Amino acid sequence: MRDPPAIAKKIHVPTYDEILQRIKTRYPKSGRRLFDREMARLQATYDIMMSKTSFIRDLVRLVDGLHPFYWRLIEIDFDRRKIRESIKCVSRARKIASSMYEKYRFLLLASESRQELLRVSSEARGRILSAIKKCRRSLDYLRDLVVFIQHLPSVDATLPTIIVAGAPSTGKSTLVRNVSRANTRVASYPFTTTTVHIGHYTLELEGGRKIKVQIIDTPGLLDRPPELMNPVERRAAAALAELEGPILFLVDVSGSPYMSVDRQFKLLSNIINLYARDRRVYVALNKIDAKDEQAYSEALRIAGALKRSGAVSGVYDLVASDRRSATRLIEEIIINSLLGES
Ligand SMILES: Nc1nc2c(ncn2[C@@H]2O[C@H](COP(=O)(O)OP(=O)(O)OP(=O)(O)O)[C@@H](O)[C@H]2O)c(=O)[nH]1
Ligand SMILES: [Mg+2]
Repeated sequence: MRDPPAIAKKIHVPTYDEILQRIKTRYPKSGRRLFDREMARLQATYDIMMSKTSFIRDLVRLVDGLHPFYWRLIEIDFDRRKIRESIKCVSRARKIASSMYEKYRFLLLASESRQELLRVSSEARGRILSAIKKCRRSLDYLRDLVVFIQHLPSVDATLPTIIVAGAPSTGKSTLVRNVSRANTRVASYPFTTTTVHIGHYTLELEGGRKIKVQIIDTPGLLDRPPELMNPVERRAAAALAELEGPILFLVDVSGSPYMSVDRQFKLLSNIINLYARDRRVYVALNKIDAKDEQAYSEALRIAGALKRSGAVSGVYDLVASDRRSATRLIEEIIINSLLGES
């Protein structure tokens, strides 16, 4: 998959006013012979309209090549049908502009009086501009879409991927940040995660072989069905549903006042039912440095039962805030899941 945010950064969608303004500033002033001036005005209107809307080709290519994960994220905020219609509006305006340009160039040449020349000329420009004016709102919608895609995470679907999920505040971002810092740069985002973030980790094997893995940090989920999820939770669901790779589920065993161990495992069973039919799921009991004995033993008991039933491939203790603990866990999961050893 190409990198949609990077591609989107090269796409500029102008407003209708911007197109109009540009035409005005490039408008040939009087002083020439009438025919030449009117012809130059038509030419300028057409050229600017076409060049300002030429982004549409890149946008169509980008939209057509989007991985389902990106569509899932986009559809939380945008309507797919409206995107198609907006693209169609601009493409149609371009076609109209081309045919008007051809037609009116001829009519300008054929004008027999000064009056007719002026009328034909103003009609030509009017029709080209009105074609794009009809897309005023489409241009705004597409510009919002492009800016939105620019800010999405750069996911590489060809890299081995681990998706980190769990209830809010279980330590997902701490883990991904800690693992990534040793390797590559990752954006710092100290607060509650509201969208998907990407970290990377490169494992060096004996013989110098390297495996680069992408680790997806997702927003916290609550134990409720998808139809009740808020937009932030739906972003986590997008990663779980559309990206391949093992799921690493974090359980907070420090006696979280927000979500009991029981509820956290209820969330896990929802995730397994919805997203984990054919994939491995690992459970990490996090914050064992500050563990609540009762919560910890309850978590061990439930996780152990899940492992015995085959629903979970491994259960680990974790201190996500400790880099060594964090990297050890990620390395074990890479070896276990991606290298097929169990
Ligand atoms: N004691 C202890 N605290 C931890 C550990 N890991 C994370 N925390 C703390 O737990 C809190 C939440 O950590 P985050 O990494 O933001 O949790 P998150 O799961 O990304 O939270 P959301 O993005 O809101 O879902 C922070 O105050 C962390 O410092 C750990 O291993 N031990
Ligand atoms: Mg987070």
